[in-house]
Amino acid sequence: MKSKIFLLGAAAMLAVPAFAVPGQAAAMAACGLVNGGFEEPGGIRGQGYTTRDMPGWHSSARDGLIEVWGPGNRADPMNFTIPADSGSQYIEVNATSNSPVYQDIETVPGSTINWSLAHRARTGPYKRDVMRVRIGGVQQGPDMADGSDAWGHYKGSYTVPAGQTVTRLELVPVSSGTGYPSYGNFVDSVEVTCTTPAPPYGQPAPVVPVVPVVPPVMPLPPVPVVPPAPAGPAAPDAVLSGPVGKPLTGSVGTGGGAYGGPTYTVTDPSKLPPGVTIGSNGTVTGTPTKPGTYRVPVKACDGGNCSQGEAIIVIHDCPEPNPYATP
Ligand SMILES: [Ca+2]
Repeated sequence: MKSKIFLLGAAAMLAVPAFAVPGQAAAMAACGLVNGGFEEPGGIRGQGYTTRDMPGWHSSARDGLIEVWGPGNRADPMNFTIPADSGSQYIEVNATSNSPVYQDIETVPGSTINWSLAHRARTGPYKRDVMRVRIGGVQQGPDMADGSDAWGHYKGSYTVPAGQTVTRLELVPVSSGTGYPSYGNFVDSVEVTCTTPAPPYGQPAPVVPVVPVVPPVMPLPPVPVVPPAPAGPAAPDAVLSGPVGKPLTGSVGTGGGAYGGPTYTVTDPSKLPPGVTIGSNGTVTGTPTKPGTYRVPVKACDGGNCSQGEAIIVIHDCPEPNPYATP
């Protein structure tokens, strides 16, 4: 991805002279969208990792959380792994609520933003998650509806109005195939390029953001692989949800322990949803009796190494969707 941005930056410098001539081809420039593949922070395994500190991206949700998924995911209610469209990570836009995830991009007024992304559902293939893209507050094209069987790929373009030097690109969840607001709408591979219009004859070219071109680096000799030192287990950082009155199943565990499986302890049991327990192997069981969003502190220990995390359990007041409903 980086090399592509560098190439676009080089093209912009070559194609925009100080004074352009009529009929000149429009110049291409990278316009600053970062982390479009959601690969930072890296090293995420499994499902349900939430963060507020993701390079480039922010959430409009009240808790500000963005949910990242990585290799090895097998989240309830699906029982299979969904790979990334590109790289190894992607996000679930419906983290703890039905709220947009967005990034603000520096833009040249009058330029055209060409965007593309990949979208997929969490549960299906006949139950579809629905999402739309909004740029500068304007919906782009029809809603995108996908099942869980494959990534759908979408693209479009948007013209930046006069005077607009910062443009917001939003991933707006519309609905989840499960009916749960904390389930659905996977997104990966968000890419943006900008096309700057040629200026009128005799006018100076607009200032185009230019990414410095880095000379190619000679490949280094291979570094011998050193096995990592034993580390503590991954801290629980999971999001689970279910309706009142139905057994809740799932796990806060993401594995990664060095000594054959971490042991989980709820450090403040009063924070659990009434009726729900978390076992020492991370399994979540019980029938919730009261709706709400519960933030449960959980400690993971493995071989004497411990880490503290948090499981977010969302109990809905709505009935469970009928699994036999017509698609
Ligand atoms: Ca990715």
